[in-house]
Amino acid sequence: MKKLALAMLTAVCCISTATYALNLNDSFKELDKDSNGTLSESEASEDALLHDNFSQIDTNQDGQISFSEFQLFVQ
Ligand SMILES: [Ca+2]
Repeated sequence: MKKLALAMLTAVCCISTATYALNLNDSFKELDKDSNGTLSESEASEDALLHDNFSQIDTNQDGQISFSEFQLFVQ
């Protein structure tokens, strides 16, 4: 019985991680209005948190937030 509970817990854990990753991807896509795979400063300004932290999130300072930069910031 204990084994089953652990297996279920593991499954739930994996599902929520996948859902979280999916939501992150969805949020990014929603902000990426021109679907070029990066967020420009004006796209990021749709979100107050991204707007306020833009230069901090844009770690390579190219003026665009890539998905990996976004992911690093949100995690
Ligand atoms: Ca874009």
